[in-house]
Amino acid sequence: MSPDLLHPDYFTAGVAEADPEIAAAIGDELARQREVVELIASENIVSRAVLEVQGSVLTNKTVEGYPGARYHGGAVNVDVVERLAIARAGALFGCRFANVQPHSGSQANQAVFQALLRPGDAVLGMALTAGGHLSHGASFNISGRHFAASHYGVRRQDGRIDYDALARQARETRPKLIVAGGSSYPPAIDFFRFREIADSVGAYLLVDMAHFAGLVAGGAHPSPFPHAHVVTTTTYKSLRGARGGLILTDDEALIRRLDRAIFPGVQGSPALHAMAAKAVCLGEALKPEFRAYAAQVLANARALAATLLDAGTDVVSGGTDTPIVLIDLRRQGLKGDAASDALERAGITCNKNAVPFDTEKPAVTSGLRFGSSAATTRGFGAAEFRFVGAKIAQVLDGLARDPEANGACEAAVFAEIRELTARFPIYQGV
Ligand code: DSN
Repeated sequence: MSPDLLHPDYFTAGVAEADPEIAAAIGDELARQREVVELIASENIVSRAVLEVQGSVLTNKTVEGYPGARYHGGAVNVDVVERLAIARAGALFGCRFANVQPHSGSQANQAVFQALLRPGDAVLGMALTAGGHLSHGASFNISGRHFAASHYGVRRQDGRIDYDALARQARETRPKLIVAGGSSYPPAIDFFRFREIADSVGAYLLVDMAHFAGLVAGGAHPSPFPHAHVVTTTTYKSLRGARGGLILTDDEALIRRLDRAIFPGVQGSPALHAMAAKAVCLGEALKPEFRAYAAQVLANARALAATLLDAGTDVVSGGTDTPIVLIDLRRQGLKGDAASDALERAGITCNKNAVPFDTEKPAVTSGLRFGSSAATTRGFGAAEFRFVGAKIAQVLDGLARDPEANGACEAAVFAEIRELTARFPIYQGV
């Protein structure tokens, strides 16, 4: 082999040797993940097996199409992977069909829109400010640019969906597709009622369960089946796995349309290393321990919500039935961006988030969103979540009193957080 084509250690050198700058950033990120309390609701801490599979030689493989019907050769092993992922997704969620190729939840949703609708068709999804997601018809997203999207909100008094108002809105807007689910709606969704409303106007019902899929898998949350025509999810939040998405359905005619919508509709080759890692995480979620994990994620989110409520925080919808806890900072006179930055300085990572009827810009917001999935994975129970809730309240109270003088409080809390996380190590020996 010509020395000009490859550097001599191409097949043998690890990243520390081959690219010290990137290796240093990864090392710093591991250190950060070890020492902070991760409360970003769309994150989790994957198993060593999932990490290993995502760094496997499957990253080299390109295929298009589906198992047994590929456009590229050499697919025998990835056909095994994809068939296993499909079978595990069906077994886990109790549905007949799955597409495991979506690169993300947004692309899964995009494919559902492409499969079930024609450009310009009416859709009805939850408003972003009420807890919906960009890919449910937001005006600046492809789902809102190519389709006639209307949005439902939540009641001002309790932050919950008003199903009677939703039914009226569906009668007025005559959607072809109604989307339930979102990215910051803590209460359980009444899937039965959504399907009744969809049926009353002849619409398909899509449930995007990205944030609570792990709870559904572990029996800690009602399943959207048999009510939804189609269910989408990501695999990296409460499901605790690889980055990517899934599309699920019980309808054979629909899965044929959904498969064509993913490929060749919105994607080319799937990311096979991620697909295999999805299969691994689905296999993990089929194990009995995952039921205990899911129950603990919910118990921990509720412990966090109760602690914040006791501390006088405005918890949107009064609690949670999912891993998500959303707080409204307006009563304290705080903004989401400043509050999120203060908590990060105190070793608690979360995200600023719009709350219902928010008038702040998306880059500012009046709220914070917390999720219990990642810290539960590292072993936190309700006691640790109560402790973290008290620390959040302490930092936010200090920030509201005097932002300039809050540095000492943030530093003191970070010291306590370091002590806490040191008791719950992750990735020992990595
Ligand atoms: N949908 C985004 C979120 O909820 O944070 C990313 O998954």
